[in-house]
Amino acid sequence: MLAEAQTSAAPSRQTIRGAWEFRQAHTPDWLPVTVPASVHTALLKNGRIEDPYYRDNEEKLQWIELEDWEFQSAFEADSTLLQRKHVEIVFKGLDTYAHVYLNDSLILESSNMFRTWQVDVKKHLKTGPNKLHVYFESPVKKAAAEWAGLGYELPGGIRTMTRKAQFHYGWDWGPRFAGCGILKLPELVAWDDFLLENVFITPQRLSEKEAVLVARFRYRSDVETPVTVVFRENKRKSLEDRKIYPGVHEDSVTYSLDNPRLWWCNGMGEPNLYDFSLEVKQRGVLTLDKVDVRTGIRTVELVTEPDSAGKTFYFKLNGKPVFCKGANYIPQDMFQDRVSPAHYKRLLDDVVSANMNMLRVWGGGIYEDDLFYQLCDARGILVWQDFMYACAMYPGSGSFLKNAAAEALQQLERLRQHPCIVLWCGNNENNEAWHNWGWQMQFNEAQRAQIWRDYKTLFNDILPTYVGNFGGGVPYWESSPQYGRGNSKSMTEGDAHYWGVWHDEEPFEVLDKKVPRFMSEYGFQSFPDWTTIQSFSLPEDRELDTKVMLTHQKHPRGNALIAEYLKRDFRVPKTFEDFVYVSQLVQAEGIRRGTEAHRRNKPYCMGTLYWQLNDVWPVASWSSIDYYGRWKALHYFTREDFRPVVALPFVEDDILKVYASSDLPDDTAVTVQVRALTLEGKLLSEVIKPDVRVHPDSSRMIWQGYLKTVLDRHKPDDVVVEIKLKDAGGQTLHRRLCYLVSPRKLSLPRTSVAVQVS
Ligand code: BMA
Repeated sequence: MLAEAQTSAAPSRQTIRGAWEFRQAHTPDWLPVTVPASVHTALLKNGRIEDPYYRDNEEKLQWIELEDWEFQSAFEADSTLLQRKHVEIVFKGLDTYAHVYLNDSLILESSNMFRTWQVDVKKHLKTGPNKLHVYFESPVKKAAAEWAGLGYELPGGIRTMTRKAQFHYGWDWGPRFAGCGILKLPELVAWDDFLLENVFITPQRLSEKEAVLVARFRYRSDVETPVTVVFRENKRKSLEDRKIYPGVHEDSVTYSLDNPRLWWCNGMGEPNLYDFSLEVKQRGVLTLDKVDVRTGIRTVELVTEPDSAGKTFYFKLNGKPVFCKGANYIPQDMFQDRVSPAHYKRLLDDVVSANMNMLRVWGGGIYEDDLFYQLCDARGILVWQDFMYACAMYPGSGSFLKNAAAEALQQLERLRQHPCIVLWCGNNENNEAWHNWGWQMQFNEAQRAQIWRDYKTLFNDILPTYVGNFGGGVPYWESSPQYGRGNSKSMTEGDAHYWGVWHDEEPFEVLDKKVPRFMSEYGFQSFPDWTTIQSFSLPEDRELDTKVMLTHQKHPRGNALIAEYLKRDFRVPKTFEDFVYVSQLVQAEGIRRGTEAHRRNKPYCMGTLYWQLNDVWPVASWSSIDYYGRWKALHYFTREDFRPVVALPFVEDDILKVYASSDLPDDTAVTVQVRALTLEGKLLSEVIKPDVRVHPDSSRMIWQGYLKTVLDRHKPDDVVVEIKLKDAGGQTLHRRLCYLVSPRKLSLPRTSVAVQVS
């Protein structure tokens, strides 16, 4: 049912909230479904399939992607709506190949789940019920002919032909569920002579005293008439006279804001936001249209300048360098229709709790929901935004590129108003993979040249041009990482994904040395919480290598790698449940090693984003928070390791060195306290050094001592060193417990632990 249409001259924008039904194409029974929905969740809710995440159900549900599916609904259109001169239907979440019929007329054929489709439907609408019918073609079957016609097999496979979330086709942390669905409610937009299509507010000049803002607006009009543009901020407003013209046009007004409160990321200041609105009025009274904009005022720069080592890679926010601390973000569910506002809020709260200031929205997922960016804006979380291309080479046909360009334009225009977004990145690992993963071997020279030309057209031409023209001043970066780990430049220039630890089985200690300019990925797997494992398994499944557990471990060598690293540093647990728990400790300790190395090397290194924050389903993976939102040990470690001021212990040549790193805006005076205790709690040594300065611009060593002295000649396997940094008021800024041998070698005394939960 549609809400009653507005009577003013302003356009009406209404969500279509009718009852829907769906069915497998050409089968008799229609089943009820609540849209937004994907076919998998619709089948599940109707009891037609079992829970796709349970046990090994994934395998049994692969037939769904090979079928076509239909959804239908009816909605009422009232006479007010029908009297408007223009009525358009807007689809934002059509996944992916939909034929949309309104009252039996074909109004749209969609081919990209990341695009918005806006169709003039005035002539198809009638009073009373209007029938909406959406026929989805199987994405796999749809792409098959074109795939066969390519003449070669692009690395990445058939998914590369479809502008559909690439992780739907399976990933090394996710199942394969390449379904279809209507992932957002459709809308009706109706208007007469004038419609604001896009408003974008951006600082033109910025000083401490004044921000001169320019509000650019694009409109569609049928008339030529003088108008007043009213720009509001809080209770202030400014009026400017303009003339509008028939057609699609752009215009702008400027506005001066005194003493602007800038938008800062978490840890550097407040994420100040402003509520603006832009209204176009005719004869000073009649509102033609009005758009509200919540945004922040900030400048952002990616600094890549030659230096003695290679080239810097860091962000400047409002002119100040930022050390980026965070993780890589993937979608929160295989089925986006199940991700609720509460999920977004909880996850972003967990990001802030862990003292992060950046997330990278990874290119194999989705451009996120508006709410995600709104929350990042409000919480001061910077977003590194990939375009949705990952680990593959993509076609270069005219139709593919046209589709990709339209997608880029729409996403840039949707997202550029969010101060949180500080980078647009072309793709995830496509460049590295093409050059270092042996992909070129299967092609002849002409094919290689063609594939690389296609790559360059999209990532070195189309996308940077669009980001430059429509991205609101946010920088573009071609591919993450810039260089693969085989290339020594990966440690001296650009961003890096370091996977020697994990894929190549290198010890965690290597992370001390492999410090790049900006670590945009590195990681280690662990199992999720035992309760999470219980949620998808039966007791007999709960062993490392059962079919069910292997269904929920997508990396071919995942379990073997976890076991290998575990035995290096920990005593091997006897039960699977203990193994699961210890796997989290291995992960947490390992990633801590990297994070600390990155912070210790500030400003050579200016960012650390581990792979990966979250999960799409319950699985063994690199995440620090599992599918149900349960924190793994890593997330607790991260909360400590990302504190604004940290002590970073490092043992070298039998010397215990304590470095300090600070991301606070100003210098801080701290007291360093280093105490060595036996595991029974007997004090062996203590040093207190007051009034030590830590600077935001670089980490430095603030204390060092011979281990022999620190331990008072005691055995290292029976010692814990406690390092504390306290501020002038005596408050502990950071406490770090440091063991001098691996956990496996600790002489832990027998003890009993009493736990009381209150
Ligand atoms: C990274 C990512 C993903 C992948 C992860 C773990 O490089 O970009 O493609 O899931 O490695 O292998």
